[in-house]
Amino acid sequence: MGILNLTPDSFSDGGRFVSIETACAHARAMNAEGADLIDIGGESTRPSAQPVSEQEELDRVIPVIERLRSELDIPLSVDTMKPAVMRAAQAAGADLINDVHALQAPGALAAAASSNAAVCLMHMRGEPRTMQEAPIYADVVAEVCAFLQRRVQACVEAGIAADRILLDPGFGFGKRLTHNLQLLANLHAVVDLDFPVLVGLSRKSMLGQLCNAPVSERLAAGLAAATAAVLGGAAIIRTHDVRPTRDAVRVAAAVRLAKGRYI
Ligand code: 7PJ
Repeated sequence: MGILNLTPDSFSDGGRFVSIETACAHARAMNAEGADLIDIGGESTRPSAQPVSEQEELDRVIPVIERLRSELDIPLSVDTMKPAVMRAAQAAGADLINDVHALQAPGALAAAASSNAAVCLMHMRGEPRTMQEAPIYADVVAEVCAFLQRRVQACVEAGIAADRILLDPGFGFGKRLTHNLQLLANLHAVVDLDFPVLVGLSRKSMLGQLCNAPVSERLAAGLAAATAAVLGGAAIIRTHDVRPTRDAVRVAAAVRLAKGRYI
């Protein structure tokens, strides 16, 4: 899954993909590099980011989804927490709703249930602006799994078929380094919930902490993390760096296949 950031304040792309033309060219390039789907986001979820208005987010993502729908023959994902954006994105041709808030906003479940789009439910402790304020868990793996199971239940009750659901432990969202590492080391616990697992580790601060590297120098760390995630059973890797990640994923997936569901 290639990341297409349409936010001027995005921490790792520095807001370079702002015009529709540039954004679509970047999506086409990621597809050519091996991305099987593109995740389009108009609201930054980095810690400290200010919320974006609904209209602003619609203006950022909808024209790009419409344009990419006619240019690319791969699934398009919309990274949003807002029901109105979910509905408009589905109407414009989005195939997946990727919600870091796991459809907890009022009206989000109904918006997601109103089309046949798939949904990715991600775990986050708190909300983006406050999530890194000393998160505490007794057992992060068990708590993340329990949360995801509750959200699956809410989806199914809202009429979203189980075969449309993906799960994501939410690396870096209200988690310290130790929590992120426990989740990555025990990803099989999430995989065993029996939904495809999506993982986003690309350029995240946990990699910077481990390697003492700024955002621009986290590629090798991201490849190691993606490899660990695939060995642990992840089905989809969300990344800024498509070409090298595709190769790492291919190798890791081949090794995993030789063993079974995960290693
Ligand atoms: C994630 C995401 C992630 C899913 C972001 C960033 C921050 N969606 N959106 N999983 N992260 N599903 O890319 O660093 O980890 S935005």
